[in-house]
Amino acid sequence: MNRSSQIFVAGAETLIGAGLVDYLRGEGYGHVQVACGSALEDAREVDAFFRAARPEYVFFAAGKSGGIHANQAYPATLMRDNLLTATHVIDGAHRHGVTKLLYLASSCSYPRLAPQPMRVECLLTGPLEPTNEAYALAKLAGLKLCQAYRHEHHVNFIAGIPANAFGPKDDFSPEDSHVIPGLIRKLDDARDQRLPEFPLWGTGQARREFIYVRDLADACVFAMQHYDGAEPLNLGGGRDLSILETAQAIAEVVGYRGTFRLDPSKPDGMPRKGLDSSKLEQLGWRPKTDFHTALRETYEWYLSNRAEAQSGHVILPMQERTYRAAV
Ligand code: GFB
Repeated sequence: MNRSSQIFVAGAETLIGAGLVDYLRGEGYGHVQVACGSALEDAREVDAFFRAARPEYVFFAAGKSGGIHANQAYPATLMRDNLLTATHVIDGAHRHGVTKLLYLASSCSYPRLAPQPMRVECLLTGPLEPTNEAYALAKLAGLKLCQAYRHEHHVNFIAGIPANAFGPKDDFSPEDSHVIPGLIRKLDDARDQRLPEFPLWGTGQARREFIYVRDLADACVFAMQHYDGAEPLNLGGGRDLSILETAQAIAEVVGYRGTFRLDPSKPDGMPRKGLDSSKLEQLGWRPKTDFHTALRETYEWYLSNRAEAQSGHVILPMQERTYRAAV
């Protein structure tokens, strides 16, 4: 893949898709095309897109996602959307002769109690975390679909499993978002309201490995250029933090000075979700942005785009939400 390659980012309205588009444009890739949202749920529309756009390289970042509450509340929506978009884009990429495709799965695809840090050999060796089982199964199906197309059709489709991503253009809704954007919004409000105590979901003891979306985009491009294996590639490399440590780091960035009151009536989800990213490291990639800097940049984006950020999955301006020719 080089700066003049025809590149397709499927799901440019998602956090990771938007991060990929920004990263690719910033690095001078001149032919980045996008398709978003429900258009990818329709096989004929996806087929028409491939026919018109003729992409050589596809980054699959499509499919609805959400935090622990959204996964519990909308399992059918999440599973359906992720199954349909993956099926149509992977099949379209094969039928239209795409040179290479990178499918992005999720670290919740690992068994709930996978030994830490999680190695790809552990996939499908135990029960999934119940709070995100439907979404995780859809992500596993997409990953296996890539492997099946490789096997049957001899195509260079690879899969990556990112750590929990966060960054600008995330969904900052209070209930449905992932933990970092959710806490940025709620702790920012709590500071304004001078709340002495903040209710933190769960025991605070669950641990998550986070990756800044710009680093993740960089890792995806690196994988596209340097990895051709059938095994999925873990895309992480940071250390994991407890949810309480995460909340404290966010409180520092937003300037909230109250105390945390843990709420164990809310679920913790997987107890730990650290990735073994040694393969990626051996290939020569490591994350570049420290956690505090990444949180600060995310918070600055939130402050500058508050109205947009608070309305949910905004990500791209409206005119960019449809198929678009090369930029
Ligand atoms: O990012 P998150 O919602 O999802 O993080 P998962 C959930 C953890 O953060 C739980 C705690 O331990 C929660 O109890 N937490 C504390 C909060 N306060 C909050 C808050 O205000 N909002 C949220 N959302 N959590 C997701 C999966 O799992 O990971 C998805 O559900 C996806 O399928 C994603 O794979 C990467 O890390 O638990």
